[in-house]
Amino acid sequence: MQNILEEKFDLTPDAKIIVVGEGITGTSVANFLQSQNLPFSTVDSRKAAFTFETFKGASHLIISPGVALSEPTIAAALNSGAKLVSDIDLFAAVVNVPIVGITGANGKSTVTTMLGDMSRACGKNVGVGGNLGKPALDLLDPKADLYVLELSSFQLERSHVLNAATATVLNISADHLDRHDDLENYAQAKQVIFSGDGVMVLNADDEMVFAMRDESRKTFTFSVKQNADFYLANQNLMHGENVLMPLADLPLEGKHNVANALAAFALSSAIGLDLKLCANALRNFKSLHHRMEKVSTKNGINWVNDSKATNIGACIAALEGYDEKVILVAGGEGKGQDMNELAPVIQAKAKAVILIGKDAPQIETAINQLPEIVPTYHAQDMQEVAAIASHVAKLGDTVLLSPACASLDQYKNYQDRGNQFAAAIEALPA
Ligand code: UMA
Ligand code: ADP
Repeated sequence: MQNILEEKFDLTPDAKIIVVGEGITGTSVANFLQSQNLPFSTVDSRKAAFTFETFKGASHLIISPGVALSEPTIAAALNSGAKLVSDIDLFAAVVNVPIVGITGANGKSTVTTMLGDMSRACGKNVGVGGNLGKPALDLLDPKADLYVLELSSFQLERSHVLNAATATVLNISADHLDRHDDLENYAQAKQVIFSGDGVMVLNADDEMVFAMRDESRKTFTFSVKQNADFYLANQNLMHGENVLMPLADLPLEGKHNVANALAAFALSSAIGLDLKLCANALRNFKSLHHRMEKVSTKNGINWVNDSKATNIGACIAALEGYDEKVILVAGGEGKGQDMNELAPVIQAKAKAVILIGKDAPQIETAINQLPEIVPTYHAQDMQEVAAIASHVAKLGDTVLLSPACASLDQYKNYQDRGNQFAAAIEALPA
C-alpha cells in the first residue's frame, strides 16, 4: 500500500502531513495513516484557531469536508504548494474491488441504502458508508467484495480520483450555495465522481446532470418522464422491454423515490448484479427515518416527518407527492437559497405554512408575493408548531415537516429537529 501512496500522492515518511479537523473523518484518516506508518499531525479550529503558522511547511493537507477550502490560512497553504488529498483519494487508491459512487443534491442516502440492500441480496459482502454512516476509510475490509459510497459535494471538491466501477449524480439543485460560489461550481464539484472510466449513470430528467454525458463512456440513463435505459411506463419500473417490478410493489411514497429506485437498478446493472434479486430487496425496503416518515395519526391528522429536506429541491419533491393540499412546516438556515423557487409549489400544494427558524422571514416574503394568499404562522419551537398545526388542521389533513432549510440555527442536526417534531406531537393532548 505504501508504494501506491507514494506513487500517487508522494506520501512518504518524510512528508509533513497535516490532518485538518478532528471529527469522524479526521479520526479515520489518522488511524489509516498510522496503519501505514506515515507520520502526521492533526489540527482542529475548535481547539485552537487556525493561523498561517498552523500550516507552515506542510507538504500535504488532508482536510475534513466540514472545513472550507476557502478558509484563508488553508487557501494560503495550498497556494504555496501543500498538496490537497482527501480521505476519499486515499480510499480509492488502496481499494482493489469495485466502488459505486453516489452523489446528488437529494436522494443520496436513499439510493446508497437501496444499493447496499440490493448487493447483500445478491450475496455480496458490501461496505456501505461515506457521507452516510461510517467514513470511507473505516469501511476498509480485506473481505469486502464491493463498496458503496455516498459522497457529498464537499468530499468530492477535495478529491481527485475515485475510479468508481459505476457512479451517479442523481440530480442537481440549489444547496450549499453558502459554500459553493454558484450552481455551476457546485455541479463541477459533483462531477469528480465520474473520474476514471466506469459506467456513468445519469438522470435524463435533469438538464444539468444530463449535460455531464460523455459520448466516449458507457452510460445508463434513468427517467420517470421519458424513455431511457431504466424508466417508468404503464405503472411498471422498466429496463428495456423487461419489467423490473410493478410500481405498486415499491414500498415508498413519491415520484422522487421511483427515480431513486430506477437509479439504484441502473447502478446494480452496471456492476452485474442480478436485477431480479435486486427487485426483491427493494420490495422489502424500509424508508429511512426523517425522510417522508409517517410519524403519527394523532387526533386524526397525518403527521409526516421529512426533516432531512434540508434544501428547496427536497421540499418541492415532498409537496409534489401530494394530491391534496397540506399544512407545511418550513424554515431554518436557508444557506443562501432563493426562496422564490419554493413559493409557486407552496401556492399549489400548501393550505397554510408554519414558519420556523432563522430564515423564516425570507420564506414569508416569497409567500407574500404570491398571487393568492397562503396563510402563514410563526412558531418558536416544535411545541408551538404542534399547537398551531392542531388548530389549523382539519380531520384527515396532513401536516408535513419539510423545512427546505438546514437545522443548525436551532437544532443539533436534522435528526434532532425531526425527533423534537415527533415528541411535540406525542405530547399533544388527545
Ligand atoms: N472543524 C474545524 N474547522 C472548521 C470546521 C470544522 O476544525 O472550520 C472541525 C470541527 O471542530 C470538528 C471536525 O472538524 O472537530 C468535524 O469535521 P467535519 O465537519 O468534516 O465532520 P466529520 O465529523 O468529519 O463528518 C464528515 C461529514 N460532515 C460534513 O460534511 C459537515 C459527515 O456528513 C460525514 O458523515 C462524515 O464526514 C463521514 O464521511 C454529515 C453532513 O452533514 C452527515 N454532510 C453534509 C450533508 O449531508 O448535507 C454534506
Ligand atoms: P441525501 O442523502 O441526498 O440528503 P436522502 O435520501 O437522505 O438524500 O433524502 C433527503 C431529502 O430529499 C428527503 O427529504 C427526501 O424525501 C428527499 N428526496 C429523496 N430523493 C429525492 C430525489 N430524487 N429528488 C428530490 N428529493 C428527494
